[in-house]
Formats: sequence, structure tokens, C-alpha cells
Amino acid sequence: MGILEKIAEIEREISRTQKNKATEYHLGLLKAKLAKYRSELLEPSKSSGAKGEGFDVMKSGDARVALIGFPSVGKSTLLNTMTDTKSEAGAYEFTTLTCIPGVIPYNGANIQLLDLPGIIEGASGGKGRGRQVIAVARTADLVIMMLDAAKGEIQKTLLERELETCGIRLNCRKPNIYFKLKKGGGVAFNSTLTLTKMNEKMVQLILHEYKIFNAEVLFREDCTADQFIDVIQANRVYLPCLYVYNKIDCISLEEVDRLARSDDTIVISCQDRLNLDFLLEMIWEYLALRRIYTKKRGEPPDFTEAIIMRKGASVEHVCHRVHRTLVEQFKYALVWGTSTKYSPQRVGISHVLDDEDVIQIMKK
Ligand SMILES: Nc1nc2c(ncn2[C@@H]2O[C@H](COP(=O)(O)OP(=O)(O)OP(=O)(O)O)[C@@H](O)[C@H]2O)c(=O)[nH]1
Ligand SMILES: [Mg+2]
Repeated sequence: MGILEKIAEIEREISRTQKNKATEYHLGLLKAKLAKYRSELLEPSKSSGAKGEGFDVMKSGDARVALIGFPSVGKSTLLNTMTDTKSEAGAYEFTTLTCIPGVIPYNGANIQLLDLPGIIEGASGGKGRGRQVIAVARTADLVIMMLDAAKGEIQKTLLERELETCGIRLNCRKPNIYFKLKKGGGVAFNSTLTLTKMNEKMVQLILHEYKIFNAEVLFREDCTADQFIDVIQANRVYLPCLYVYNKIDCISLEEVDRLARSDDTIVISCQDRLNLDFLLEMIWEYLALRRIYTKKRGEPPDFTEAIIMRKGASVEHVCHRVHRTLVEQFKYALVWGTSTKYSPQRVGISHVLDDEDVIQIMKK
């Protein structure tokens, strides 16, 4: 029996099983089994290597955004309107066959936008180019899920499921569970709060399924079995996602209004160039990049070129970007901006910076 069949069988059994106290453990086990098979599927296939051709695009710029969507929703059209790159767009499905990168310059940063082939239901199981497309999505900093406004929300549900299956978690944090494999001593289970969805027996059962008999587990959050499995699997990626409904020129204003009110959602029309500025703003917000300006002693700050950093970047990260030996010579830094209580403030190397902070680094 192939992996796909095994997966299908477990999925069938899960949907057949009623959810109640008596079946709780059985379900937990099935979920663990399912996750195991699915990650086998995620590993690159050893047979014929030609399949991934054209998908390995160099990471460039300050952040990477991947366009995921069904065929013909307007992904290539968006790339063509937002960047200087040309990606063929057509009225027929599967116009794009590889990964085509473009660059959006915005707020002094270069954002790499990747146009990808459309994916369809069953992509995670290897249909079409689904697996390669999803593999590219895993390397992105932000996923734009492009949807056809006229096709309703079904596309969103289907795509979310495909990405979920491939270990991509959208718009959520990593579960707060401490998990460490041990050499001996059995399973040490603990929690810092009352758990309503899990208990020690379930944890043991799931760990057994993974043939883990010695480990330290600490729940710091009221997590579900699925979340615990995610932690054990350790190959999950947690990405922000923007749901972008394109082709709003084809639907009624009431419908547009309704769609636009959902969470993490933007409505646009590539054809009529509607709302594209706002889309850019949102991309920027979701990427959460930080512009840091440097300043030399006795001179005004250099606002012409920002150092682009990730959210949570500290003074140390900035030092590394300026010069590789700067960290060793670092004495303290002066920071002007929203990350400090007053400006300028003298800070140490671990101080975390905010967007548009100005920094002056003092050497020993
Ligand atoms: N009405 C309308 N049509 C659009 C809009 N944006 C794109 N289209 C049309 O939709 C069709 C498909 O566009 P593409 O950009 O090729 O779609 P794609 O998502 O890249 O498709 P694949 O590469 O096959 O996955 C083209 O005929 C576009 O002209 C829009 O905002 N409104
Ligand atoms: Mg395309």
C-alpha cells in the first residue's frame, strides 16, 4: 500500500470515528499516524529529479513573498502590475509553469515577489506541481493567498487545507510547549496550567506512536493534540498570510464589502488597479520589517539608506550588518526613536529596535 492510500485510509477512519470521551485516545493516535505519513510525503522524492526544475529561485532582497492560488486567479497579472518583471498571463489555466521572481521596491526595502504555478485540490498529495509550489511557499516570509472574488470562499478553505497538510501554519504562533528528547528516565510530563484538551495519557500515547520513550514535555499553553504533534514533528513553519481577493470588478459592491471585512483580507482588482496601494501597505505591515537609520557622531542621521531588519532585531544584529568586527569593538549605542523611553537613550547590545529608529554606535 502506498503512502497516499495509507493517508486516505486514516483520514477516512478519522471522519468515521465519532468524537467523544471514549474515542479521544484513538483519535489522538490516528492523528499522530497521519502526521507521520504526511511528513514522509514532504521529504523530497528520490525518483526522477527533473521535476523541481526552475523552482529554485535565489533568495534576494530583504524579504520574500509567495503568491499561492488556484489557476487563473490573476497571480501573474499581479506580478506584472507590481514589479518590472513580466510573467505571462493568460485566460487559460496553468499559464505559469515555474517560479518567476520579481522585485517590489518599497520603503527603501526590496521585497521579492514570487509568481508560482496555480495549485489545485490534492496538491499536497503530489497533484500538478503542487508539492514544489508548496515547498517554495515554506521558504517565504509571507504568503499571499490569492483568491477569485467571484468563486466564493471555497477556494480559501481548500487551499488552507493543502498548506496545512504540508506543515504550513498560517497566522498563528508556535505552540508554547517545551519538548526535549532525553537519553533515559522515561517521559516527564508537566504543565503550568490546567489542560482541557490534553492529558498525560494522551501525551504518552502520541509519543509512543513516534517511538519516543524518554523526553521532557512541558505545556505552557492549553494546546490540542494536533498542536502537540506539530511540536514533535518540528518541521512546521509558521507564516503570516494575507488573503487577497482579486477580480472585484466582477462582483457586486455589497459582496466586496462583505469580503473586505474578514480578517487578514484585502480585496483588489489587478485589471482596474483597485486597492493595490493598500495591498502594498499591508504586505509591509505583515512582513514587519524594521528600517534602522545610522548616524555618525556630530552628523545628522543618514535617511537616504536604511538598514532593513526583521522584527525583533537587536543592536547586535545591526552591528553585524554594518561591519563584521563591530560587535567586538562595541561599547554602547545611542538610540533615537520609539524603542526607547527618551531620545537619545544609551543602550546595550541586546536592545531591541523599532521601525525607523536612529542609531549611533560607539566603539571602545
Ligand atoms: N476581470 C478581471 N480579470 C482579471 C483580473 N486580474 C487578472 N485577470 C484575468 O485573469 C486571467 C488569468 O490571469 P493570470 O494572471 O494568468 O492568472 P494566474 O493566477 O497567473 O494563472 P496560472 O498561471 O494559470 O496559475 C487573465 O485573463 C487576466 O486578464 C482582474 O482584476 N479582473
Ligand atoms: Mg500565472
